[in-house]
Amino acid sequence: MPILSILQYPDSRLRLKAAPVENIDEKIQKLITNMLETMWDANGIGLAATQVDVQQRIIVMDLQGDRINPRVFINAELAILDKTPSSFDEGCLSIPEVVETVERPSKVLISAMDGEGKWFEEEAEGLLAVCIQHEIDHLDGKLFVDYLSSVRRQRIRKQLKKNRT
Ligand code: GNR
Ligand code: NI
Repeated sequence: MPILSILQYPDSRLRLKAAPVENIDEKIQKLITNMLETMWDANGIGLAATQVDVQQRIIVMDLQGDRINPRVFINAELAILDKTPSSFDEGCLSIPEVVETVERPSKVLISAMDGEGKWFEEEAEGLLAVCIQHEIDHLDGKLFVDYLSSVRRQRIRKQLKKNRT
C-alpha cells in the first residue's frame, strides 16, 4: 500500500478548503485505504485529506490505534451540543513535535457518511470530539496553531525551521 506524504506546516496547501465528496467511487475507496495506511505509518489517530494534498472532505480516524476499528467520516458536519470549553493537549502530523493546549467545545453532534456512503449521526465528547473538530478544521484550511497567540505561533515556526535544517 502506498504511503502518502503529509504536508508540513507552513505549507500553503494546508490552507485550502476541501469540497464535499460527490460520490464514493473506487478512486475514493482507494484514497481512504491509503489515508489509513499513511495515518498508521505516522502513528497518528486521525488524518484529513487536506494533509495529503487532496481537497475533498474525507477524514480517517483510529482513536485506539489498534487498526481494528478504523473510522471514516465523509462530508462530516458538526453541531455544537455543549459549548463549554474543554482543554486538550493537541498534536498534528503536519506540525511535528509540537504539542499545545487547545480549548474547544466539549460536546458535538457529528453528521457524516461512513465509508459505504451511509449517513449517520453520533454524539461526541472527549477524544472523539477533539479529534473530529481538529480534522474538520483541516478540511477548512485551519490548524490548531491558529488558536494560539501570534507570538507563540511565530516561535513554533522558528523552531520547526531550525529542526528541518
Ligand atoms: O495524531 C494525532 N493526535 C492528536 C492528538 C490530540 C489532538 C488531535 C490529534 S490529531 C493528530 C493527527 C492529525 O494531525 N490529524 O489531523
Ligand atoms: Ni492535524
